[in-house]
Amino acid sequence: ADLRVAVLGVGLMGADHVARLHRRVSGARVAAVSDAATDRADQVAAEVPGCRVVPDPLAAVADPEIDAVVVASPGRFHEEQVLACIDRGIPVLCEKPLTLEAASSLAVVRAEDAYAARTGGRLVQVGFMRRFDPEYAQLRELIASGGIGEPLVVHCAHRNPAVPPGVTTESVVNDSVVHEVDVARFLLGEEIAAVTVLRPRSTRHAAEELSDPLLVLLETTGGRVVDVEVFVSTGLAYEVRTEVVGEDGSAMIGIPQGLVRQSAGPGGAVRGTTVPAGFRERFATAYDLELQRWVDAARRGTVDGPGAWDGYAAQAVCAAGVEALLCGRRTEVRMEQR
Ligand code: ISE
Repeated sequence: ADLRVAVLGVGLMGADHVARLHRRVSGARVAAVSDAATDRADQVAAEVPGCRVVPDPLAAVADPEIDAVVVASPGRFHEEQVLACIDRGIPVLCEKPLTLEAASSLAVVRAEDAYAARTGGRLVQVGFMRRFDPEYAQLRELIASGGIGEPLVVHCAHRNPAVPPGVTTESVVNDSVVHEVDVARFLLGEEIAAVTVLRPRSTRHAAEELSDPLLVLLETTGGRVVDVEVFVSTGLAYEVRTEVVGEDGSAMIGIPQGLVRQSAGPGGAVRGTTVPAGFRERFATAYDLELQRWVDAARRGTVDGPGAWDGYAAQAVCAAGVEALLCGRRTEVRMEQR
């Protein structure tokens, strides 16, 4: 039978996941949605035959007619919602962040470990969708196969055209750089040991108080270095590029290809292609694959994507990142041994 999924939080990402589960993912159906904005929940549920609105998210988790949960609520609610899923022993896909602090993410790791010790199964997947992007997956395979030799340095650019009002420099570390933190761990297969954050001159397009762009340096336990230019008010488009430099070659992903057009431009013909407008466009395939793989694994009683430990490690690195941002110095990551 189809997996009956409750989606908690139907803002931008949650509503997207509802549509994706309804239209493109097989083996699951959206049986319930929950959102503090009830009119929004009603609107989203109306698009999906048989979908109920359950105002209390924890009641949705407890509902015996729900088999699995997608958590897309604001980050401050993740901890209790994910822990409730573990308590009930049902699979949960949690958008990042897993929780707001490293300590509470570690509590989730421990709770899931206890469940795994009893049952042998896993329950928690964290929404690091880039791992499912075909380009990132290929890059990882290339590195793992030795195709560019020992990886030494990774250069990343992560640019957003704009961010919603209220975004702070700290939240850019937590919400944007967190993706490069996970990508670095995914590609290199080791933990991040230290973080340094530089604040170059800010763009005039940045909201007041926002340091934008930032340059973030991640040092891994194996002595590799990852540099991240994160720039959230470019006013242009969505660009995510990652280049890995190895001992025997280098490889880059994130160069928009697709249709290349030549047409009249100022001062002569220009040749070019379109850059995606936002992360939902750039990572559309990644999100589809993420959800399909989550559903397939959940139906087998397991998780095969990034798990609670990955969520915890990312939080621990981001906590060091925020500290590094505030103190202006290299900051070591404090985290448990796996
Ligand atoms: C947002 O929260 C995301 O997760 C996007 O992937 C990222 O590009 C963006 O910078 C974040 O604000």
